[in-house]
Amino acid sequence: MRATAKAQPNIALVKYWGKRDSERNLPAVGSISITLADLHTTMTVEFDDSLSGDTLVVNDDKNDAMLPRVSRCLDSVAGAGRSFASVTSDSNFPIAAGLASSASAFAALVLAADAAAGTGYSRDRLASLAGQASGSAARSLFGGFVELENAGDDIRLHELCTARDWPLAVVVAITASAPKPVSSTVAMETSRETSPFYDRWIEQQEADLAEARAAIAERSFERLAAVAEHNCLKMHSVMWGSRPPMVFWNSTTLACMEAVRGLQAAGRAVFFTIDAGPQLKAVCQPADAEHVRETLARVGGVEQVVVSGLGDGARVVADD
Ligand code: 2P0
Repeated sequence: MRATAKAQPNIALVKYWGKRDSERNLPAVGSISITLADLHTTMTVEFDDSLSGDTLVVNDDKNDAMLPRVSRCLDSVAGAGRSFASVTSDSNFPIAAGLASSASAFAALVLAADAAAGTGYSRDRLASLAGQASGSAARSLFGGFVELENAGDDIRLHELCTARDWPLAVVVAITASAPKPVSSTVAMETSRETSPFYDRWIEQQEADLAEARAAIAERSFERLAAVAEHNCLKMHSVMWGSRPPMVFWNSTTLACMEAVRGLQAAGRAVFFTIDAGPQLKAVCQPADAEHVRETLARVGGVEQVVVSGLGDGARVVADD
């Protein structure tokens, strides 16, 4: 009745932004991401008949704020009649700082809950359940380059190529570690309800997905860079055009973007992407990762730089 699973966050190159069904948390668009290797969340779930309620400890601190979401996710895997559970989560990177910690957390949670309850669901089913808890979490069940496809009234995941097939590196510049002012869920709904650019964003996503898929198939860094930066800036334009406007960047985010432009002008194969937060993620060839790290670390206002390769999907690990 106890199991531990480990998962890494993922970074979307073609972004998920908007929901077609808020109730079931179904995305309005498909997305393509890369799963990281070096940042991870380790999650232990233990179902225990002697408990009088679920408990959640995150990085050694009791966490009641996240507990209702975790409990709902456990219900979705083990059924509403399940025993209560104690859940322990440990991440080796700053959580709630725009590093997609909910993706690694809910991917690890569904896998650990499935193993602990003995439900034996398929990875696709678990991805779908993780996606109900947090849209991006579905992608962390898989490794390397992952596509999330909208399929009827569900989602379907595809591994486009593994981390070993195309081993890129990701350099994350943390420009602010405060919790973000508005959650992704709220920001997506505000975008849908108020942004004049939202419909165009949805209309164009299929073309961006096709371009990224082709770029990945031929391992064309240049093509992937162009579509990823375009898709990222388009997503932020949707937010800038919303009412109230949502600007997740700070001046350091822009300074990092300029630093990436400088690297590109000097001939380095690197591009940026930015999620619903102020951190900039630079994707590059592994041989350039140290130079990119040094360059971003020198940008005034950057608090911390984290480097990661690409890795595998979530997996059950031996209990410690
Ligand atoms: C993504 N983001 O594709 C996009 C890009 C942020 C910007 O998925 O509402 O925490 O829980 O399904 O997965 C972050 O949002 O949102 C996200 P919910 P989630 O990675």
